[in-house]
Amino acid sequence: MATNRTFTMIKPDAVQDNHIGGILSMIEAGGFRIVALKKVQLTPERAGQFYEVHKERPFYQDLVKYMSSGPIVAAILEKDNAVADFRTLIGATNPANAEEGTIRKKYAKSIEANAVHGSDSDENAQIEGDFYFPANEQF
Ligand code: YYY
Ligand code: MG
Repeated sequence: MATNRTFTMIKPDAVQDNHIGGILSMIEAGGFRIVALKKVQLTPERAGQFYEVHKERPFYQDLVKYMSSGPIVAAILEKDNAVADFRTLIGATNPANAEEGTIRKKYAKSIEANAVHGSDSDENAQIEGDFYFPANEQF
């Protein structure tokens, strides 16, 4: 299991608002290498599958609708301590609580449209990366 990798998505609002470059710049400046990268639009079914762990939560239906509302950018990232360091770089889920200098502080619009996803464990980083990228697209 790759413990030096994490997975991210740049969410529909941030893509729509032309922040792909700004967010990827912050990611590279934070010391992460891009192992895999693609722009793709999820169907509601695929978005539902990705967020299946949250299916009993009250925000699930809205989240699935939002995440399938436009293209996203998916990426696998590599760095020592990738999962934890990336959670620090993106900031709190609710941008009202995100620290200065974090991606969500700069780009998030709301708790739902919070600019980026970041994996919460090594195990989920592996599962989420493989959800988007076959082995021959991971470098
Ligand atoms: O890992 P992270 O994205 O920071 O938060 P999660 O608790 O895993 O929730 C996933 C996703 O769901 C969050 O990025 C936005 C959305 N969401 C929401 O719309 N409303 C909430 N009260 C909590 C989460
Ligand atoms: Mg999460």
